[in-house]
Amino acid sequence: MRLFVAVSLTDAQRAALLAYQRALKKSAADAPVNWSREENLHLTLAFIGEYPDPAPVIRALEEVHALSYALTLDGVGQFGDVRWVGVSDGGGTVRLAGEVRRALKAAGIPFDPKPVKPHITVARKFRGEVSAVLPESVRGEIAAFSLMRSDRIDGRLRYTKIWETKLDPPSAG
Ligand code: 2AM
Repeated sequence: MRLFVAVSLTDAQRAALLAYQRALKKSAADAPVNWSREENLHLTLAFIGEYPDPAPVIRALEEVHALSYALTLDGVGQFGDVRWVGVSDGGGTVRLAGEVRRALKAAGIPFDPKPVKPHITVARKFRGEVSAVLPESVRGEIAAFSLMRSDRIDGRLRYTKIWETKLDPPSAG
């Protein structure tokens, strides 16, 4: 099965991303665009890819201890025809991804070693103009991370959460 580790966004953040997609639809070219569905909106920490058994991955991820952090949607960008929304998070996502990747490496679980560039893909095959429209800067708390499974069913990507754990709350004072 195809696996990756990700953080989920808050409902308000997903709503802002959907509103941004609606604005983008107006500037998209006629060619078909693959818009990320609301339930698929996430931030990837590590992409494992094809792996036969989630159990050792879960055992490795149970060793990760990290603090929850605040994240604000901030800015947009494009990798080729992938359109994404960036974040401002004080480095929280890169820190958490570092902990996750350290645990996977220690357990001998392979993952894509490309450096983390925190982004939320909102559209693929997007060939419209890079417009001045921006998503609303919605702030939320990242308090958990998950092991996700990716399937392509009838040509549509479906992500399923197969395990989740909470991050530690920041200590008071
Ligand atoms: P993307 O949104 O920029 O495509 C599931 O495919 C998730 O893992 C997506 O968030 C995807 O990022 C990310 N990912 C990271 N490295 C990947 C890779 N080598 N192949 C496919 N997806 C990858």
